[in-house]
Amino acid sequence: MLIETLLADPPVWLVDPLLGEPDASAVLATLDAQLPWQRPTLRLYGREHPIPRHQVWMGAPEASYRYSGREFLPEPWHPMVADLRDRVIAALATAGVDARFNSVLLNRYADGEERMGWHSDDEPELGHEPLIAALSLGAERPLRFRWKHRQAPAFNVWLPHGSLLVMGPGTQERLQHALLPRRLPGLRISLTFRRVLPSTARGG
Ligand SMILES: O=C(O)CCC(=O)C(=O)O
Ligand SMILES: [Mn+2]
Repeated sequence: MLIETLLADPPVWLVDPLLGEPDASAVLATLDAQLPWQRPTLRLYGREHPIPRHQVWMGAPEASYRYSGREFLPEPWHPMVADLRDRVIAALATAGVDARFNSVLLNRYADGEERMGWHSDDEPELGHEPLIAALSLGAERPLRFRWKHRQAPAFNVWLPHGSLLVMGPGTQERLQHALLPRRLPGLRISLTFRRVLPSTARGG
């Protein structure tokens, strides 16, 4: 396991590999086959659009969140995903980082045309300066970063099969990221581990 520092401030690291072969490929195939993948629609300018990927939101019941006056409960932990969560937490502990992930957003991109647009993971239920760790499985694709105030040029981080991208405190405040479409074949699944503050800690 090698930890490469991609940015010092805010801290962005790539742990490669976190999962070696044949582990990573077995996990990819199992998650692809066993998870209840969904393609929710988003309302944009009065029209419904299916998101350009599939996803599953998974975690502890305390990690629920409210959106448009409704409460959304995560899927319960799949045993393999719970094991991956523990491996990610253990890897971060060896680097002196205390991570307490209680939820994960799993994204499934069937090929390079499927994508995720520009955003920061800065929802209020993630609290101040969240730590987010993203495990990548399958086709290697670049995650593109850009600075919100354009202090420096945008850059790509290629995410190898079995690698873990760690976005430390301040990353979501200062940068956005996107998985842009590319003419690349191949299934990719990412798991972005997060800590959702229990609603009692959010005053909700
Ligand atoms: O698929 C990826 O690597 C990015 C996913 C992401 O940004 C997210 O889940 O918030
Ligand atoms: Mn994100």
